[in-house]
Amino acid sequence: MSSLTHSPAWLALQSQQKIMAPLHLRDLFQKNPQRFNELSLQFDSILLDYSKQLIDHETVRLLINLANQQQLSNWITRMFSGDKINSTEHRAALHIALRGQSPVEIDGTNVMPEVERVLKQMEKLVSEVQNGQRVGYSGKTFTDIVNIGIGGSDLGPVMVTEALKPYRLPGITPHFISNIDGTQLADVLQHLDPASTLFVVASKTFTTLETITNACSARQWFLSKGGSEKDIAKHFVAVSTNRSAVENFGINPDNMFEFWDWVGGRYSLWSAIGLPIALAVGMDHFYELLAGAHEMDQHFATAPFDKNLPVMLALVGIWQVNFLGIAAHAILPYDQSMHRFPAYLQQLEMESNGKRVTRDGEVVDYATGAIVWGEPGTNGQHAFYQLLHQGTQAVSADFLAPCQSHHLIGLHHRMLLANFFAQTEALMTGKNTQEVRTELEAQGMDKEAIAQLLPHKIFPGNRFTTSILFKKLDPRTLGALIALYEHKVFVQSVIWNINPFDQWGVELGKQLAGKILSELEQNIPVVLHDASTNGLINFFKTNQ
Ligand code: G6Q
Repeated sequence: MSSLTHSPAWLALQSQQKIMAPLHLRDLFQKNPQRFNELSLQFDSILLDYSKQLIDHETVRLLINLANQQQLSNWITRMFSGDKINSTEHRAALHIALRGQSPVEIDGTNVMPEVERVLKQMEKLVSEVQNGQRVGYSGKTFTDIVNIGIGGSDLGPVMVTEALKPYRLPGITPHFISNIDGTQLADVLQHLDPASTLFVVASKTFTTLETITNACSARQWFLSKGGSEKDIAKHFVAVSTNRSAVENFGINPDNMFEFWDWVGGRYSLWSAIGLPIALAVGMDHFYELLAGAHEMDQHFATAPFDKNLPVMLALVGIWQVNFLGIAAHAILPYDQSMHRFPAYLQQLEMESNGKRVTRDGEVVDYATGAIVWGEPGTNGQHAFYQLLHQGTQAVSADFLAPCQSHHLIGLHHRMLLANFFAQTEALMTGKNTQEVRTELEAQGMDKEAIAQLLPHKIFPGNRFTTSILFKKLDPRTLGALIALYEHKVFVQSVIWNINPFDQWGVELGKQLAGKILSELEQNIPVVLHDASTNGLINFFKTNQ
């Protein structure tokens, strides 16, 4: 047994689980009308309601004991002061500096002047593109931005530019190419005019196979459609930490937007990786996004744990994963513009906390990161909610929604929110035998038919959800929401004693395919792998 699972705080929570597990949320709400007031929190215009979790004051107290036992305050201080808490890569994790935490030093150097320098460089490009000072090779203004990047160099910018569509500048359309599958490249490029297209090649390392291959193909397309070698400088900019690789690729260093090794890929949308966001919504809105995140950073660093949104969101997750045994977690935004938010959080949570050893390299004997997925409501209701209501696998869920919509069309927004409230209520209360019987009798059904249908119409309820409501999805609120989840993930990593800032599993993927690619290019059967892999490769070779 690890020291965590036989620690006093952990054992106390295991005992608490025995008390809570037989209870039903419906009864807890009946017994305590103050449950919502007592188990919900507000920060600015964001409301976090965790009263529909199988939790009570004692559970909260014990979870906070666990956070204290794991020295959460100390870890927060270490992160905010630029300590190299990403121990396997010997790096700080200072995304908070990108949104204005000042001054922050790494090895005695304040990073803020560099952060500000790159922000100014971004401001310059964004305003030059906007006011037509920077134009394409034939004098046309830029109408299309194509970001070429993958993983952390793609998901954040895609998610944010989609979520902030109502704030987009007129005349500029962002596009994203991430997949090595040429289908995406072909789809995006087929509608574009090279003379008015600006490419942003975004790669922290500038060695990622997908990005470099896509960037080379985009350059070929540009040259074959009328652009010349000397025009490349006007149409290609790079975002990276790797200056020499950018130069080798043929992009002028003046067109390079730098960031630093202390910015993790999946925490990088706040850096120059956010350039497509700034180009799409303007620098003022990009600054608003940073400001919202900074406000959440301040709240996270200073609020007592029981009033702290990221801490409580994280601890509720720990309770689910480690004590209630719920491994699956759905992210369900009731806002179509947040349709990439689940995919973004999937990377943030699963890449950060999908770890099997502690910071010291010991194999853990407790569950770590949950399996995260999701879809916007109400679409998901007509797809997988069946399993949430009546399936045998336990799933927890975060429901998110804005109170105000950017699109006031008839009753749409009220209908959307009515579904949000109805689903969370139904998941909690369920429908018992008596209620189903009364309902079927009222429909005039005979006894035999009722007996047959009844078990199928029972909903056990006691399915646990957290609701996050906010006033409006504006840049500031979005920044705060993203930072809320970033810090949630960090808090959970502290409880689990794992490093959330490395990603050796991703690195493995980067090496593996390279080896097999050379085998695919040879015209002979492959025999060096296991029988299945040989069989699959050889089937591909004969059928390609
Ligand atoms: C993120 C991961 C990973 C990374 C991509 C792209 O935290 O490290 O998703 O962002 O593999 O890497 P590059 O930006 O180096 O191309």
